[in-house]
Amino acid sequence: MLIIHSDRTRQRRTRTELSGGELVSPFECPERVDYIIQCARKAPLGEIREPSDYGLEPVLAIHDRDYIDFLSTAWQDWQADGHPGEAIPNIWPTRRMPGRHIPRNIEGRLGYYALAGETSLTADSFASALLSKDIALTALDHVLDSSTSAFALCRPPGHHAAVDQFGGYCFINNVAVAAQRARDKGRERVAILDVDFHHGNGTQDIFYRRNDVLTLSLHGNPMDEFPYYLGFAEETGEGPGEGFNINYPLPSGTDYAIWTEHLEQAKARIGEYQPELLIIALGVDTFENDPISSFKLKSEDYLDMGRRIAELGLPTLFVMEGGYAVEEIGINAVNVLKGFSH
Ligand code: SP5
Ligand code: ZN
Repeated sequence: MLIIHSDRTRQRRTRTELSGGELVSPFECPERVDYIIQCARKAPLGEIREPSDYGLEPVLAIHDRDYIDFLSTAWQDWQADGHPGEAIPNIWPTRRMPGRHIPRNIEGRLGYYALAGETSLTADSFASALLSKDIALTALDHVLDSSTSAFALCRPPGHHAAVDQFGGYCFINNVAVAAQRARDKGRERVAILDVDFHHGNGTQDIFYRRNDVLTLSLHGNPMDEFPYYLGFAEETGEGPGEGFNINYPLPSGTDYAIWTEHLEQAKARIGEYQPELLIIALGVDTFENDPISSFKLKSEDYLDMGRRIAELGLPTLFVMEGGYAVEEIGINAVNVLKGFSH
């Protein structure tokens, strides 16, 4: 399987994450990619290629212009305002002050465009987010041209990023940008299956009123898990999109036997939909030793996961999302791809 990867993903090295009332070293760190590419080379999985530059056009097909403008200058604006640390949002529009104006002050704008406070915005955030979508789009074009499969070793991840919001370590929604490009290149129906431990709130929201992109997500129940405010089973789409979003919220402690029952339900729905392309939002934070998650998948389960995904028989783009048990992330992610390829 072709892998798209760039060493430049290392350039995003954030110092701080607000977690448990402390500033900790971020879970979403450059070493994640090091372990994955090391395992991919060792497998070996196949050719490893550099991404091409796709510019901003495919990004603006999904995200609002004002949001992208904000991302492009946020760090400079934050610094110009004299803040000593990394940019961490600390105030938001809420139910009782809905935010009808976008503030001039960077502190106000930061909260306006943030959906969570754990993702520090830094000097390299925007460039790294652009690189990440280029990795996804390069892999996508290979899948479209060859009708086979590819792995986009994206970092930072994307599935929490919404039309005009960043958070959950995500800035640009890589799977959404890729799905839209596939549509623009003539693919009529695209399915996005999100197997990251966390609900893909950004992806759901982006396609919520559409039936040309089917979105499905298996994740920790938002009553108990990030992102808390979206990802419930009753969220099935709206208007023309009714019936084209499917959530499988699962309890803490979910093991692979329970998890696969729901994977098989998702596969049945995908089969019915007959997409021309399948995109897997591949998070391996479902792993039993993941430091911020509560599922119980084991390393060997990821081989079987790949095999089950392959049973759909579709051109498939794998896009890296979460996974924070850094030393095992390579084995787990590569196991999915191995299982798929065999
Ligand atoms: C792409 C992705 O996986 N993003 C995840 C972002 C989650 N960020 C907040 C996590 C808060 C978890 N708190 C639980 C701590 C358990 N010790
Ligand atoms: Zn996740």
